[in-house]
Amino acid sequence: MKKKLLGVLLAATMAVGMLAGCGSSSDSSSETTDDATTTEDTASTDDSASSGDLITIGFAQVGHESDWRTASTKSCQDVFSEENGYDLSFVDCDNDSAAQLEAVRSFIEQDVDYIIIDPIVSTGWDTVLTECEDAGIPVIVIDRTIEDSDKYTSWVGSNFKTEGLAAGEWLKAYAESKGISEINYLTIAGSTGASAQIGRTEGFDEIAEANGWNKLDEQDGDFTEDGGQSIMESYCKSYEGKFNVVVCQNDNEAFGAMTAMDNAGITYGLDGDVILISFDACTAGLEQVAARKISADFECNPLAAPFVEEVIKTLEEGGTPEKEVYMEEHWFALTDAMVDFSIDGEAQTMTEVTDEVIEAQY
Ligand code: GYE
Repeated sequence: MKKKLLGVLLAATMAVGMLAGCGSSSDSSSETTDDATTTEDTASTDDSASSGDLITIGFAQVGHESDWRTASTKSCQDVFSEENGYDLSFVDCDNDSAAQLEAVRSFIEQDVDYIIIDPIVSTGWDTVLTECEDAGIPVIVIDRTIEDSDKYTSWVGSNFKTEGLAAGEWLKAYAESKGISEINYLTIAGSTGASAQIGRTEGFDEIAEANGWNKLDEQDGDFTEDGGQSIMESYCKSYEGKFNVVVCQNDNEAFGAMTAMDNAGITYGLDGDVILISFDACTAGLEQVAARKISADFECNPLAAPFVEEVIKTLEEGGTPEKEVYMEEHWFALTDAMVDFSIDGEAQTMTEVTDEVIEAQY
């Protein structure tokens, strides 16, 4: 690859830039340091000898806030290994949008072959994507979407609104099966402005409005266990005795909410007073479904990397990849909570949580 020579010459400068950009993040700084150092090393050697025909990729990851995120990072690191023919520069942006833009710009300066972005927020992207386009570097967006620019090659991910609709339609059917006629719900949302938060809220609230449910509150738990716990602690005080459903927009928030409800003496799950809904359905989440604590869990698949690799292979062969690639997802519960429901008239199948299912999850 001709442009690689320029890339390696710029690499030493960039190593310094990247360190400055993300130096304040905890886990990320060491990962960034390692990657930047690796890139810098290649600058002192012959191009072909240093990375051979390795395809260079820069990945600007959201952060390390959840089990889902850990699985997503691992998926990329496993697929884009040196063994598989890749040289991956990984930057953990620690949920900081400015650091993420800076990481993308550092990849442009390194002149990587491809850039992968999981956008922390869905807006503010057009300028930097134009810069990628001008540099001739294809951008592959994964997971969260970009709403204010289409200057990327492909997006691989899930439909967050569908996940929210599924949770809402499930609740409607489940509540009916239990003879519960009044729904008063509290939402612990994911990071404000993330498309995962926007879509899940939109989908669930659409069903809520159609059925006259009462939304008591929605606050940002930032997709973390600590965030979920502190918001639930304040909900327990403000809405004591007034709610019968808690919607957590990821598993880690649900774990935090469980601790807060335990401490407040509130029972939840299949045998409790409060219906607890979660998203992601990572291993640890499904374990809480099996323990009857999370009433139902709506999957979001974090294993995008194999699909991204297909996009890259298509591009390497001179083809045109699909603009949008959707990954399959499942809705999980125990048999007691496996009710029939449809989304926009399409019947859904729920997956029973068994030991095997938990084992196979991420
Ligand atoms: O639900 C959450 C993570 O963007 C879909 O981000 C992802 C979300 C996921 O932190 O656990």
